[in-house]
Amino acid sequence: MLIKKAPDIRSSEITPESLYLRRREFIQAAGLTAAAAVTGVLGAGRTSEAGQTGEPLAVTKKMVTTGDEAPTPYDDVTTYNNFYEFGTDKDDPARASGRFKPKPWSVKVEGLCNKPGDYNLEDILRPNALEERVYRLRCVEAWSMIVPWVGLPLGDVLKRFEPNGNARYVEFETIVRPSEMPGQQRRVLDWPYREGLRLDEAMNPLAIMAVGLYGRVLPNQNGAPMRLIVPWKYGFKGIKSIVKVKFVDKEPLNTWRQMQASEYGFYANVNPAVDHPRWSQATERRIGEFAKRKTLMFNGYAEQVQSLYSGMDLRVNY
Ligand SMILES: Nc1nc2c(c(=O)[nH]1)N[C@H]1C(S)=C(S)[C@@H](COP(=O)(O)O)O[C@H]1N2
Ligand SMILES: [Mo]
Repeated sequence: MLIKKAPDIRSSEITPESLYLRRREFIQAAGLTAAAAVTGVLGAGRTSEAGQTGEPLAVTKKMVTTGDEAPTPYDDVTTYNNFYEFGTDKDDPARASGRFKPKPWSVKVEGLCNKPGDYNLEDILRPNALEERVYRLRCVEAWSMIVPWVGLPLGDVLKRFEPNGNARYVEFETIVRPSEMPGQQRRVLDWPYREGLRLDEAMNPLAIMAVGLYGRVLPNQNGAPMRLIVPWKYGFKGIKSIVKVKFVDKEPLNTWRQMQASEYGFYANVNPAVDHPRWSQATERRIGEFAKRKTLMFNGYAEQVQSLYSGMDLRVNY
């Protein structure tokens, strides 16, 4: 794990051009060459700069948790998506999300906390420094990617709302906007898409609220303007385009469990030993590769998270 620090930068105070320059300074400060910056930070392989329309973001820390595994090219990360609000095929979100407006954005905070209310995105981001986290994403459908996300530790975001002593879980909801999200014009899922975490899981330092990828603002198809990344869990826990955060005392009913509880649980921890009822979870296909890889317990993050589940039967709590 590599963590580099650079001076704090408040993204709301700087123009996009200077953000980009600061980012270059950061890359140099981190001891990377320009070539490494292009292949390792801005993308490997057939990355197309042309496809990157998002505003650049300044990151002040970088954490790589994937060893020397190459990041999945930007074009794949942004064209092979699950986001049923824009359709159920993998290429639907990239094709059908152009009309979605992630700005301005406000988030409703409710439930067992001292600071409920409506917050706009800028206020949620303001006092915190954005970090780049290179994580594996492992979908329940047995494919995986390596993605350089940009975001904030989820715990730092949630602590600002001061959850009280009765809060044991946190629930999240995606926006409902059928006029901009064509997939929501049909009842494929029971909208809004909902997800939840136990509060101690949400506070684990690996969980992030992501606002960007590959150094730029999140594209619509990846969950603009703000989505969860919980790298030790199957991808469906990474709820996109969040508009509601609610602190509760009972386990929330997440959308996929509501749809098919025998196949999708609340915990959804990546676990090669517990098969999905219709397929094995022992291996995965890395997008862009042919041979299959072995799936790792907790997606390779066991050391950091297994203590959250000590004493639990993970075949029952899948
Ligand atoms: N609102 C919402 N969030 C969602 C989904 C969705 O359909 N709607 N799909 C989930 C699934 S199944 C996966 S694998 C990840 C995919 O994230 P990505 O497209 O950025 O790779 O998003 C998750 N978040
Ligand atoms: Mo998924």
